[in-house]
Amino acid sequence: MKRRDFIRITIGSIAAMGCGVSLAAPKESPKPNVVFILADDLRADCIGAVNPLIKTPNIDRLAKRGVLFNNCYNMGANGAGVCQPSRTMIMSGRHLYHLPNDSTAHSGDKPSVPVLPTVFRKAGYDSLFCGKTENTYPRANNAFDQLAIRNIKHGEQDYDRAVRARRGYAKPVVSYLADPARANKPFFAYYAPCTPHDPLFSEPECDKLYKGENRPPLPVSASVNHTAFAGFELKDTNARPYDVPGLGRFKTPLNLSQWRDINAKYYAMVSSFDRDVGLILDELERTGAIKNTIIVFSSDNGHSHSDHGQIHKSSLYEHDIKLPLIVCGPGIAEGKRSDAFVYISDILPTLCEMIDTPIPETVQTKSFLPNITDPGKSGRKTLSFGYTEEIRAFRDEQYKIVLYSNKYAQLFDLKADPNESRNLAKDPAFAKRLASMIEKARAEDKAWGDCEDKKIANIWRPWPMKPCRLKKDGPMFWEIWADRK
Ligand SMILES: [Ca+2]
Repeated sequence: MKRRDFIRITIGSIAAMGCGVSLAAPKESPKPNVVFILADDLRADCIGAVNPLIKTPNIDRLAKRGVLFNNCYNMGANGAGVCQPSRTMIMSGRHLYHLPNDSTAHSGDKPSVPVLPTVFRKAGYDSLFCGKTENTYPRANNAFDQLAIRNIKHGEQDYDRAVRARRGYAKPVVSYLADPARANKPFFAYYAPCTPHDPLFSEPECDKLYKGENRPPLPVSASVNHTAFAGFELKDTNARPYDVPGLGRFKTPLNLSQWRDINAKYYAMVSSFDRDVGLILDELERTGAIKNTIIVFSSDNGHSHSDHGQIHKSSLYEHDIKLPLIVCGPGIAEGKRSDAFVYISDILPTLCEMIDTPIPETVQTKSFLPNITDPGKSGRKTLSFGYTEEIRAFRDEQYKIVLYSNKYAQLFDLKADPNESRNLAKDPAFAKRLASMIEKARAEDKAWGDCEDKKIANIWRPWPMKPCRLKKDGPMFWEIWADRK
């Protein structure tokens, strides 16, 4: 289905709604409303539609209404904080290596590139920002018509106050959806609370869901710390303690019992967040606006709870970079899944096509509307990722490599080993595969401008591009990569 066909179906769906349309979704509006729900640190496998051990009935409602993407990713991060670059990519559609130069500026000036709120305003929309402003693209936030700031203080220990704040998180969105004052315009509501980000102030009713036999198991790749799993120290994993009120403030290494307790609290936190998602869906249904509203659900990055011995999200393993993504709305098939490779920064050009407005020239990512209209259609063949100047990763439909600046290499078969628990890099049977993947990864990163940065070029230059011995009578190169500690 082409973009024009999608728009025709969407408009047809709106016209078919008849007199039941609420003030919040005016019948005469030619464009659909958009609600974009962006979680904070929600990993791809922690929604009920993917993992039956976690209880998220409202996010599951979204999955039943639309297309769930199995392979949506964040490109990575250019510094220790992942939220800021990820949210800048989401807002601008720029590549990780080409973020806007004002992405961390805190003045009230206009953003230097078109961003989600300015694109929607130009298309005739009214907009609401409701969420965290810490570690984001401040000038993009300030470009929304209405701004409801909902930050949670790190290190907060007042449980009652924090839980009350969490419960109130979605209220500005609910009020906005019920507001008839902007009835002559379609709306763009962006709900991006800092949850399930720590501190993990989950509600007691949600804690009960994960007690006893419902306590979630540890992941397949659980380890005491990362250096026990692989030969590289993830420096930023302990930059800030992971805050779990009632349990403590944690840094690795942790024993596996502690990891299970933390994991149960994270699950409870996701279920608490799911309740707020339910408040928004209920209001859209109450007003009838849901018939004319595209809903996008995702997260800025994933998270680790003992996976590869890590806490926080400072790696390029799947649990840190893979994200949930659901798109539903008028004209979109219900209950479908897509395996297409998507970057979260593709959302901006995709929404441009869905509301029939031009994609800004500064956008470097691409629309996945073809995969929404036809979930069986394939997309990109490869994806590449970066984390500071320390780590690079690259995947195709089966294999993934992760390369570290200390010349440690990992090769995973994601089809046979989706948890990345078996490193094939030192297996001579995979030597050609490893060399081929490195060559492709380097070419793709170079195309994105990565190797133009001399600091980052160092991660690439020393890698031999075919099996060889680095010293006469020495081991083959893959043995050195895989065994170095
Ligand atoms: Ca985050």
